Amino acid sequence: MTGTETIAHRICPLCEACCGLEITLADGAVTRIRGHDSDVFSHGYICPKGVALKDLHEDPDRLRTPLIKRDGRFVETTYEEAFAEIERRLVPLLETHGRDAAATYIGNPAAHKMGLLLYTPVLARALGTRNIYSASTLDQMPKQLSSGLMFGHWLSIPVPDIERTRLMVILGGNPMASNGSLWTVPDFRGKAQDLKARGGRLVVIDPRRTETAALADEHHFIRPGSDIFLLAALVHTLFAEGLARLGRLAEHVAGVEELRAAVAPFTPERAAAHTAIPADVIRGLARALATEGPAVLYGRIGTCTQTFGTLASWLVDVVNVLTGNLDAPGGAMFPKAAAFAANTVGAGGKGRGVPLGRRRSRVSNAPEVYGELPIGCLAEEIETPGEGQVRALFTVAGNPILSSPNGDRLARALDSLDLMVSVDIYLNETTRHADVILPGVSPFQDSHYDVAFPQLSYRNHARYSPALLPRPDGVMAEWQVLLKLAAIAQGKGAGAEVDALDDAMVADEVGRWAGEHTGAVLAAVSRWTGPERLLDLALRAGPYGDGFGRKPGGLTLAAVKDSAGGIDLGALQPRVPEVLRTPSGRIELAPGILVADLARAQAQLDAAAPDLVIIGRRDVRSNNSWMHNLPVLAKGPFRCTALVHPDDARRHGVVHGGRARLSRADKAIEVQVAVSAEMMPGVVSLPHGWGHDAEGVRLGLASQRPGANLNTLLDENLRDPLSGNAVLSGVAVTLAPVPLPAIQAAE
Ligand SMILES: Nc1nc2c(c(=O)[nH]1)N[C@H]1C(S)=C(S)[C@@H](COP(=O)(O)OP(=O)(O)OC[C@H]3O[C@@H](n4cnc5c(=O)[nH]c(N)nc54)[C@H](O)[C@@H]3O)O[C@H]1N2
Ligand SMILES: Nc1nc2c(c(=O)[nH]1)N[C@H]1C(S)=C(S)[C@@H](COP(=O)(O)OP(=O)(O)OC[C@H]3O[C@@H](n4cnc5c(=O)[nH]c(N)nc54)[C@H](O)[C@@H]3O)O[C@H]1N2
Ligand code: SF4
Ligand SMILES: [Mo]
Repeated sequence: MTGTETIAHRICPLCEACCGLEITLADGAVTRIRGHDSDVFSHGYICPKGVALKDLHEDPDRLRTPLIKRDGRFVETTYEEAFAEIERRLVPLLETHGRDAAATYIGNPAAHKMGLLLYTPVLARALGTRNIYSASTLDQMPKQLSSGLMFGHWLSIPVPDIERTRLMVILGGNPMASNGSLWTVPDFRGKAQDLKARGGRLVVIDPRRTETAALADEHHFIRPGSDIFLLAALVHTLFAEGLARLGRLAEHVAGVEELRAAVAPFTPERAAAHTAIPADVIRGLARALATEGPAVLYGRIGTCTQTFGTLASWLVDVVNVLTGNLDAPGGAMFPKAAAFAANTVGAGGKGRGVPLGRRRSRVSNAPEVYGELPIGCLAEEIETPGEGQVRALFTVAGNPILSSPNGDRLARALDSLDLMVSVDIYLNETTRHADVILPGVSPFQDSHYDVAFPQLSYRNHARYSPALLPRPDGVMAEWQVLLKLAAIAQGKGAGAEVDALDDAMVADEVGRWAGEHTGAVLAAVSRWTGPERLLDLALRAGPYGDGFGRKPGGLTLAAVKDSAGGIDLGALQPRVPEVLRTPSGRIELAPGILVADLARAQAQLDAAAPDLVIIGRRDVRSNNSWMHNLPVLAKGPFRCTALVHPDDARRHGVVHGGRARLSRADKAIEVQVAVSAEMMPGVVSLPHGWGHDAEGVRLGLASQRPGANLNTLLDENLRDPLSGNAVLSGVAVTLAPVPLPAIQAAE
C-alpha cells in the first residue's frame, strides 16, 4: 500500500443483494474493488457487476452536466437554465390542462438510491398527478398486491429463511444470475451449498435448466405461464391428502374453507396437462413441502410477469401457510427492517389493509394498484386526446423504451409530448426523447442506505455508507434535483432554495406524527440534512431505534455510520400476528378478488398450449438495459442470444450461431441463435434490455454490440388484470431462419 492509498466501504447499489464492498482509492482514483469481508450481511461476497462500478464511475458517456435539446440536438447547459426551461414549459401546461397532464415513470435504479427513493415521491406529490407509472408493473406488482391482500401491507412480503431451511423450492427465479429478488440474499450459491451440505434439498421449477437449476438436486421444466395450475394443484393436494397443517398460525388465519372449495377443480392431473409436470411429481412436491420441513416455496419474476401473476404470487404464500412454513424458522419469514418499514409502525396485529380500486386509468379503465397505473397504459394515455391526456413526462432512472413491451409505440408517444424531463445518467433509448436531462452522480459520489431491501432481507441488519468521493463542484445531488422539480411543479419557482425546501418538507412531515414533540424531534436530527435526515428520523423512530433519546443504546444514524461493516440485527423472527395490518387481524387466505379471478384460470384449464413461446433471461454480467456500456461487463461472448431447444431448432430450420427471425403479429426481430438442451422444448429464451441501436443514443460501447430488443415482440396491452403487471413471459412467437451467407460459409 502506498502512502496515499485509502480504503473505503460502500454498499453496492446495483442489485438487490446489496453487497458490502471494499474500495481502494489512490490519489482520489479507485484502484481496486472487492467484497468487504467484515460486512455483517454479505461477508465478502461480490459479483462482476460490483467490480464494474469503477467502469461506471469512469464511463466517458455517463452524463455529468444537464443537457437541453435545442433544434433537435442535445447541448450541455447549466442547472439554472435547465430548471428555468422546465418552469417555462411546465407551469402553463399544468395551469391549462390540470395536474393529470403530467406523468412520472420511475425505474429500477431508483429502488437502489436513497436520494431517489425518498425524494421521487416528493416530486410525484408536488405534481399532484394520478398518472404514476414505474417498473413495478414490469416486475413485482402481483406480489405486492397479493401480499397486501393477505397480510395488510404492500411490502409485507415473506422471504426464505435459507440458513435454517431443509427444503427450498424455487419457482420462476434464477438467483444464480440475478443474485436474488424480493429476497436480499448475497451469496445465494454459498447458502444453497450450505443447505445441501446439511442434508437439505434444493428444487428448481423453470422452463429453462438455469444456473440455479444446475446447482439443484431436482429440476422440473414447467410450461411458461402455467404456474397457477401447478400451485393450485399443490394446494388441492395438501387439502385432498390431509396435509394442510396450520400449526401456530391456526388462530391467525381466515378463509381456509373458501380456499379449499376454490382449488377443488385444480387436480394434479389437470395441472399436469397444462404445466407438463407429471401429476405424481406435483403430489410429491406437495408432500415434501408438508413433511420435509422446515421447507419454503419461493416464487419470483417468472411467476409475476404472466397473466395470472397475482394468483400465482398468492398461492406461493398459501402453500407456505398450509405446510406450516410461513412465519416459522426455515420457512418464509417477515424481515423486520430498522427503518422505513410500514409494517413496523404502531402496535400492529390489525390495520386498514390495502386500499383497492380508488380509481381507474382514463383510456383502458385499468385499476390503480398501490397508487400506480400499468406501464402498458402510458402510451395510450399520451396518445389519446381529452381531459386528463398526458402531455408532460418525468422519467427518473428508467428506460421504458427498452424495458417495457412495444417500446416503438411508446417512443412515438414520447415524441408527441409537450415536455419530457429525465433524471438519468445516460443519454439512452428513453432519455433521447427528453427535452431536458438532469444527470445523476456516480455511486462513489453518493451516500447509501438501502431503504427498500432490508424489508426483504434474509437477515435483519442496518448498514450505511457515506460518499467515497466528493460531488464535483456545482453538481447537484439527485434529491436536490428532485426537490427543485417539486418546487417548480408547486409553483414555488425554479429559484427556490433547496435547503429551505427540504427543511420545510421535513418539518411538515415530522409535524404530522410528532405533534407537540416536533421541535424536539427536529432538534435531535439537526446534524443531518437531505436523505440522511430522513434516515436518522426513520432509524430512531424505528423498531430498534433510540426513540430520540428515550431508548438509550437504540439505533441512530450516527451509530450505524460508526460501524464500518454495519450492524447485524439477527436472524429473522416470527412476526405473526404483530406484522399483520389486515382489517380482520388475520392472514387472509382467500381474498375475494383472488378467489373470483381463479375462474379465469379455470376457464383456461383445457386450453391448448401454443407451439412456441418466448421467455426472458438474466445474465450475471448484465443488469436490465443499462450496464452494457461498461467494458469489464461487455467483454466476452455475446450474451443477447436466443436459446432454442435442439428439437425446435430442427423443426424451424435454425442453426447454432446462425441468425433467426422471431416474430409475433406484425412485429419481428432478428436474433443470434444458440441451440441448447437447457431449454424446455417449445420455449425460446432471450434476455431483455438489449437493442442499443437507436439513433442519437450516447452509449459508445453498447452500440457496438446492440443486441435485439425482446420487448419489441411483446404486447403492451397484455397484462395481469388484477395487478396491471405486464405479461413478459410465455407469449407465443414464431421462429424462422434468416440466411446470412457470411455465417453459413463459416460453418
Ligand atoms: N421482456 C422483459 N422485460 C423486462 C423484464 C423481463 O424480465 N423481461 N424485467 C423487467 C424488470 S424486472 C424491470 S425492474 C424493468 C426495469 O425497467 P427500467 O427501470 O425502466 O429500466 P432499466 O434498464 O433498469 O433502466 C434504468 C435507467 O436508470 C438509469 N440509471 C442508472 N443508474 C442511475 C442513477 O444512479 N441515477 C439515475 N437518475 N438514473 C440511473 C439508466 O441509465 C437507465 O436509463 O425491466 C423490465 N423489463
Ligand atoms: N445479473 C442481473 N441481475 C439482476 C437483474 C439483471 O438484469 N441482471 N435484474 C434485477 C431485477 S430488476 C430483477 S426484478 C431480478 C429478477 O430476479 P429473478 O426473478 O431471479 O430473475 P430471472 O433471473 O429473470 O429468473 C426468472 C426465471 O423465471 C423463469 N421463467 C420465465 N417464465 C416463467 C414462467 O412462466 N414460469 C416459471 N416458473 N418460470 C419462468 C426464467 O427462465 C428464469 O430462469 O433480478 C435482478 N438482478
Ligand atoms: S451481487 Fe448485486 S449487490 Fe452484490 S456486487 Fe453484484 S451487483 Fe452488487
Ligand atoms: Mo426488476
